[in-house]
Amino acid sequence: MNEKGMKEEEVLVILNEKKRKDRRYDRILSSMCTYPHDIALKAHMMFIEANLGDSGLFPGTSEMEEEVVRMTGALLGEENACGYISTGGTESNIQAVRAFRNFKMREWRGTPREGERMNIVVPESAHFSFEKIADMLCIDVRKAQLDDELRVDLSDVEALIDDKTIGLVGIAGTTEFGQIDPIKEMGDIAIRNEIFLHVDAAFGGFVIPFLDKKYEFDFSVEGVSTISVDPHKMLASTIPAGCVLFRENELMEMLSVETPYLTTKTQFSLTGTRSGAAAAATYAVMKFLGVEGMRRIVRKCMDITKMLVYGARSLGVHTVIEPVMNVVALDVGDAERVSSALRERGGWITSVTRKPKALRLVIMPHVKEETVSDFLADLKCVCEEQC
Ligand code: 0PR
Repeated sequence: MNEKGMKEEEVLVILNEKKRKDRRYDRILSSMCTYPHDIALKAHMMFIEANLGDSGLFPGTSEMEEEVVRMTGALLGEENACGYISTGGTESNIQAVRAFRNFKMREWRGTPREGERMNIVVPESAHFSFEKIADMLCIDVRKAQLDDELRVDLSDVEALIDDKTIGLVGIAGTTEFGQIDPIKEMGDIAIRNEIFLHVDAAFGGFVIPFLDKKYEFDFSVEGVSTISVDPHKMLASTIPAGCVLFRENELMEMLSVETPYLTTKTQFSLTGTRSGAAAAATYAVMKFLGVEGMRRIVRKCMDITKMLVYGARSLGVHTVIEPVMNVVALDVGDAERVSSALRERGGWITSVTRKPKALRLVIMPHVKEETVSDFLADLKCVCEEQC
């Protein structure tokens, strides 16, 4: 730290220099985040000092958090769901599995299984947050294979379950391909085996309810116990805003920690101090857009996704799966080479999927028709060079 403070203008000059180094989202096709909505920005600034870690000091902010949980629960099939605003999908996934673990630890007490290593079964397509979960919670994370459409293979899920399995994870909107696992069938398996089912809808939770096609992926499926859904992705709230939902309060209670000297006596969240600003931003976007506004945004992203897919196909480039949502994986041959050639040629930031290797594009609200036209022109050149 410098001994003497700098002038405000001097600090601002440095900040501007740093800001110039950061990329704008305009040519970023790899991100599940986007520019926050204007109303989110305003709300964020208004509640910038609010700390939900000591929510009794900020009852207004706390009311907004409760309302976000209620609205999100209602959107995802259970208006009486409980939960809280987390820092994102990673924390939400950790917390859901931690609640499963604590619940089963209590259930197994005094049984021959007590003290044995527990496991969960996740699809091979699971986000890398599950690696952190295995490490932090000291449980085994078993990976089930995928079928040809890159959904989890149900027979492999069943084969991996044993008497130490505490829960399953299904993904509604996989990070790499935007695919939706067969949640209904997974719910049946969970019920039959008396284990929990967590749905990772970090990305898809604010997409799928607004698609024309209907999917059973949320609390409307009986066996679903918990859901992760991120306002800082498709809802265009500010970062950090995730949401973890529990169908039953009893399960969330497994996370309860006493906070004796705070204004509230217990806490469920993983972090202590928590952004009230992101909660206010999420509340504001939900109120401002309503279901109609979100449907409009998702429809627009899907139209642009179709435009991209159509354009790519006319270049002879096909998709790995028929896109379910605004995530597209293009079979371009050497995806790493194409990805870096696109970066060099037009400053496009794309990513490459693990298995199968493909060029991955996420059509977030900052991706416009013109963006896709320009991208397709560069893709054409890059593909021709390759041929
Ligand atoms: N679950 C799923 C299905 C996800 O796609 C992600 C993140 C998470 C959980 C974890 O969420 P948090 O990152 O909020 O903890 N998916 C993106 C990814 O890792 C996140 C992302 C966003 C990556 C913007 C890059 C980026 O520029 O690919």
